[in-house]
Amino acid sequence: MRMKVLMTAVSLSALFSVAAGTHAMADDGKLEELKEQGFVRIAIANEPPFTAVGADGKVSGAAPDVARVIFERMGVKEVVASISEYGAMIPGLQAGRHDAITAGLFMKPERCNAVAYSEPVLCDAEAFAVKKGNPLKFASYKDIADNPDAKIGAPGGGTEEKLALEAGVPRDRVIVVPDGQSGIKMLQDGRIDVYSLPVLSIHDLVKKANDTNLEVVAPVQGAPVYCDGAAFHKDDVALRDAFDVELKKLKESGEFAKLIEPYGFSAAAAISTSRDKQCAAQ
Ligand code: 6CS
Repeated sequence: MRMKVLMTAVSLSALFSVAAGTHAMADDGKLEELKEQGFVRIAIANEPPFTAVGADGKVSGAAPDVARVIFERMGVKEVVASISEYGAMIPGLQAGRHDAITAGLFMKPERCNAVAYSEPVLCDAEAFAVKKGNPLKFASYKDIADNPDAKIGAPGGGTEEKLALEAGVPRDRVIVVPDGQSGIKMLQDGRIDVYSLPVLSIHDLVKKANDTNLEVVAPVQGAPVYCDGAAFHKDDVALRDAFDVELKKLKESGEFAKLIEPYGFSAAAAISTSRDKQCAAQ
């Protein structure tokens, strides 16, 4: 009898744990894993005001600040950031090096097919940093394509690189720039004729450069306004959905605006659009 009861008990508990396990795997296995781990590994680019790493190693910027609040409310206490080139973020997520990308990685159809994006968080147009007076009269990526001598700097695997190539700028005139400071230096040294990033990023860099020989052209004509979302592995849709529940509350309470607008972002811009619209457009 005892063995029978024991077997029954064992088979029942085994059944429940499998069910729970299956349930957890299906619904919130990743979230439970992150809660137990105590931290979530996020990919960032260190491109203020989207993402920033201070000299003391402190991570800030609008995207990590929103992520930190949301993950905390999901029961994940810490965010641990690693800096990545935009073009390496999705492969890193897919390879399990990151649990989420919270970096201003703009939603575009090909990216939307590769990851599970949250609803929109940060929206921005595109900009150029150019020499004072914009001597080559750049207003669009096509203008750069039409000038056979012009070289544009842009982040590797980034939106601006793709926009330049799609506008017809040959590959050898699209120079991959590893970070903002390098891009400004290359422009100052004449190694590139224009450096392209989102508007708020370019303004931040040109202001910090404190160089009266530089100026900003914004918005870039013909380039869309993009929005990012937090990006999750395709298998972690339950985690993404849990993130979206908290993001929606944040937007509705007004806390979202308080988090991102000091950085220059518009809460209304993100609230007025959706993942579906952003993934279908551009
Ligand atoms: O999503 C992207 O590819 C772009 N996002 C930002 C915030 N900066 C540059 C990058 O190319």
